[in-house]
Amino acid sequence: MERYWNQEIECMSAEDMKKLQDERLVAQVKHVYENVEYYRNLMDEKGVKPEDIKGTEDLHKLPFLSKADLRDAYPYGLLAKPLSDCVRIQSTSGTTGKRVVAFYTQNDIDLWEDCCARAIVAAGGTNEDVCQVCYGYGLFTGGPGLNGGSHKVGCLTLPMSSGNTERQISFMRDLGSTILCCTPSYAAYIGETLHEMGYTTDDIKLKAGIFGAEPWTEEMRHSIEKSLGIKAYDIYGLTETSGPGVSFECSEQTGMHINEDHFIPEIIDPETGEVLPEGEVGELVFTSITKEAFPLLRYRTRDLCVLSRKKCSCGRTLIKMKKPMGRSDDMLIIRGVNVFPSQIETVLIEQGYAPNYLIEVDRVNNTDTLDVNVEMNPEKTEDIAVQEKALASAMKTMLGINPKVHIVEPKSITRSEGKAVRVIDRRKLHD
Ligand code: DLL
Repeated sequence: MERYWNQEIECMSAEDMKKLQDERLVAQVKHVYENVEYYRNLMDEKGVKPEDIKGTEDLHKLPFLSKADLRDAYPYGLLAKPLSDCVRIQSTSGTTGKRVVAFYTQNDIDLWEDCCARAIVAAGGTNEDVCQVCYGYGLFTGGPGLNGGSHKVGCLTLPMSSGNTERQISFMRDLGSTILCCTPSYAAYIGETLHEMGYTTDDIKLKAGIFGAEPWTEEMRHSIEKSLGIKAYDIYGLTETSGPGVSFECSEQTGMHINEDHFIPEIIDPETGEVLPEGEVGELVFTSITKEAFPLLRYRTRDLCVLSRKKCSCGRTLIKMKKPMGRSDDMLIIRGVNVFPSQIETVLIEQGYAPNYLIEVDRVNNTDTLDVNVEMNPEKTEDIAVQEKALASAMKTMLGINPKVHIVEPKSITRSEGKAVRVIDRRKLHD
C-alpha cells in the first residue's frame, strides 16, 4: 500500500490545491514587493502591482527572475527577511561565475526538510529504515536536505557525506543500510566498488536509492538498480529553491511529483518567454510560495523539461515533471546539431558499457569535433575497432552526427563522488 508523508496535501483535489496556491501566491507577492527593493524595481518596470496578482492565472504578469539577477543582487539583495531571522545559508559550487547564496529562516528549513521527507516516504522509507546519506554536506544542499528529511521520517541517519567509497560500503554492511542517498553517478561508483570488493547484492540490505542533483537516463537507472539490487528513485531540486525535494519520484517511476503547495511550476519557451501548454518541452520556471527568507518569483531554472497532469497510480495528485533532459546550457551544439550528453549515455549503456564515459568537444579547422571515450567492457570479445565502429554507428543514428569513439582502459576515466563531469568543451578555450 502506498504511504504518504502528508496525504492531505499530496492527494489534494486540483480545486483545493489551486485555492491554496492562490492564497499563498497573493501573500508571497505582497511580502516580496514590500520587503525586497530589487523585486519592487523589477515589478515597477513591468508595471505590475501586488494587487494585480489575484491567483495563479495572473502569474504570467510577473517578471521573470534569472540567474543573472541572482548575481546582480549577490549577496543580500534578494533577502526578504531581516538577517536576524535567518539561521542558515547554503550555496552552489560556483564553478560557473559567482556562486548563488540562498538564505533560510528556521521555518524555511522545516518546510524544506518536509519536502525531503515526502521523497523518502515515497521511496518506501519509514522509521525502521537506515538511511545512508552520501551527498556532500556543507554548503551543497544535498547532504543537509536529505539528512533533515531522514530525521523527520525517523530513519536511523548515517551522515556519511561523499567519498571514501570502501568505508561507505563497510558502514552499509555493518549497519545494514536500507536507503542510499547520493548522486546517480556516485551510486554507480558505489555499485562498482561493492562488486570489486568481492561482495554481491546479497551482502547488503539496501532496498531503495534516492538519486538526483544531475541528469541521468532510464538506462542508468536500470544499471544502478541491477548493480545495487534496489529500486532507484529520482529527486530534483536546486539551491535557489532550497535544495533537493522540489519534486520526487513515487513507485510509478514515470516522472517526479512537484510539491505544488510550495512551488508553482511553469514551462516556457526559452527564446520568447511565452508560457507553453502542458506536455510541451521547455524551460522550467518556479515560483516559491512559502519561502520566507529567499523567495523566488518566476525563477528561470534553465532546466529543460515537460509537465504532466496524467493520473498517477500512486494516488498523488501533485503535477509531475519528466526527468529533466539537462540544462539548456548543457546542450552541446555540434556542427549545428543539438546534442545532450544524456543521449550519448543512453547509447553507451544500451550497448552494454558501464556509465564511465567522457565527452570531448573541440573545433579543428573550423569544424566541430566530437570524441566519446568509454571504458572497455572486459566481457566483450570483439575487436576494439569493431566495437568502436558499432558504437559510433549507434550514436550516428541517435544524434544525426558522427562521433569518434575511443574505447579506453578500464578505470582510466575519473569516477564521480558528487556531480559527474561528463563533458570537456575545448571550443570555449578558443573563443
Ligand atoms: O543539485 C540540489 C539537489 C541535491 C537535487 C540532491 C537533488 C539531490 P544545485 O547544485 O543548485 O542543487 O543544482 C541544481 O542540478 O538546476 C538541475 O540542472 C540539476 N538537477 C538537480 N536534480 C536533478 C535531477 C542540487 N534529478 C541543478 N535530474 C538543477 C536532472 C537535476 N538534473
